[in-house]
Amino acid sequence: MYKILLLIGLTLSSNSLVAATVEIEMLNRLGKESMVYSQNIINVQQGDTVKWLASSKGHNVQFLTAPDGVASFKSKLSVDTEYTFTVPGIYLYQCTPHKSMGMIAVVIVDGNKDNIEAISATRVGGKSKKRLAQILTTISS
Ligand SMILES: [Cu+2]
Repeated sequence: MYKILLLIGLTLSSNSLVAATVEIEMLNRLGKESMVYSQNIINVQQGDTVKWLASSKGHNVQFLTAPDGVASFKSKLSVDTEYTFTVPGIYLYQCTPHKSMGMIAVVIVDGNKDNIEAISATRVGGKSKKRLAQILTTISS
């Protein structure tokens, strides 16, 4: 009986502990857009990893606004990079060289939008202002 319960327990916990990895490409061009991440908005669960692929060169990932207590994160240019999200909330990040060209995006962890005001108050420049407004409209609806 104990062994059966143990097996059931292991099966349940291994299912819930399987963390996903989501891939995002860093691109010079996607359709009519230039300097973009392949997805502007993604939803993940706590423990999931996002892997950014250097499909085009000259891009990176730099956190702009993240939930309280999350350390800053900035990757090197032109290399694949990854980050495992452990704190729920919205993470706004940019590509450092193209921060004014609309190359910003968000990751939402556990559907938690408690820090949306901090995201909305984040100052971005150039084309990224419009992109941030679009992102906020989409995630607020
Ligand atoms: Cu870039």
